[in-house]
Amino acid sequence: MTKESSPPAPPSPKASPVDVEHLAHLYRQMFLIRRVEEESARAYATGKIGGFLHLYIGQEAVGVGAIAALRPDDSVVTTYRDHGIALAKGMSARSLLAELWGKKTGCSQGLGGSMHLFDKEHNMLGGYGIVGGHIPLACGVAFAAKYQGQDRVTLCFFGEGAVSIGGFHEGLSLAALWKLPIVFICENNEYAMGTPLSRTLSVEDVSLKADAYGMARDRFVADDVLEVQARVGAAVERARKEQAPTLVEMRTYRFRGHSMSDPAKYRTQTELDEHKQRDPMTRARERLLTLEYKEGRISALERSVEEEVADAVKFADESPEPDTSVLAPTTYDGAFAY
Ligand SMILES: Cc1ncc(C[n+]2csc(CCOP(=O)(O)OP(=O)(O)O)c2C)c(N)n1
Repeated sequence: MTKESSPPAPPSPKASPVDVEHLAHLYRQMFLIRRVEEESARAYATGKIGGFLHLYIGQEAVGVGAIAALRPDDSVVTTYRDHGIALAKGMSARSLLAELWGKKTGCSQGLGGSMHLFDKEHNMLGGYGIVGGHIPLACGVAFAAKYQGQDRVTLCFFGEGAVSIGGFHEGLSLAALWKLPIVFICENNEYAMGTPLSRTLSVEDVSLKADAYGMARDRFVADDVLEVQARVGAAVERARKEQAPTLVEMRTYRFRGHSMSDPAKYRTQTELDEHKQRDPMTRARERLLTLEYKEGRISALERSVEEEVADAVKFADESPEPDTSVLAPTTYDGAFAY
């Protein structure tokens, strides 16, 4: 193993004192994502949402912890499993749900839908439907920041199903060669649709792929949101200060099927239950209690999320459909200006 490709020195977040208010903030974000996803599933079942819907339930600690390591002007690029990432990056629940409902008030005026969330204001530069196809795009975002002399970092999320795709290797190769300020985050949830890891990868340690490109790497189980923040934070610092990319593999698990049409019969109930018992969101809640953050304060925080989600559902329900003016943009300034 070369010096450059050694895993970064593991930070020791558990040893440092915990900022309880910050942990409460991260817990609130995870709980918001969970509740938004549950409402989305309900809306899908009643026909308010059409097309595909891929839920993030179970993986919240990855997106929330990783994005907590960013500055607001840093960018994220991700897959179709993008709701949690968008919320963590600052998109409002109103804007998200209205988009899923196909309404004019959605982040893309109801035209993108679940897989194509986009929010320029918060530098959430897209969910993308082509597996691995967005990785070169994320490299382009990182290249632009470097070219413009800005110290902005890009986070690129993808599943383990993407690492055998050409775009993954092309992206990592150029990112290392051109020293791009980017962190590649593999959300290894053990299944690509219904295909288990053991049938998609000859070497199950995804992070090892970084060695081929002389890139730093890290690998861990993403069950502690603060640890995610600390370890991704180390990679973000490397990207910002040294213009050096990192591949971070996080082991995680999705509690629902691949999409709403997947009953997930390829895994056992026992396996699912075991993972649910280690639910990172519940662990964050329990940690708060051990840190003397009282049950009453957690309940109040959860109530505020319930109100936020109920308001977003009402907003999406009552919002208008897109009108035909979006079909014929009249101005063009480098981006479609509907
Ligand atoms: C290039 C390409 N091939 C196939 C598909 C169909 N497809 C959609 S999701 C998916 C599985 C991807 O799994 P993974 O990358 O592990 O991400 P996860 O869904 O687990 O988050 C596949 C094969 C696609 N969208 N794009």
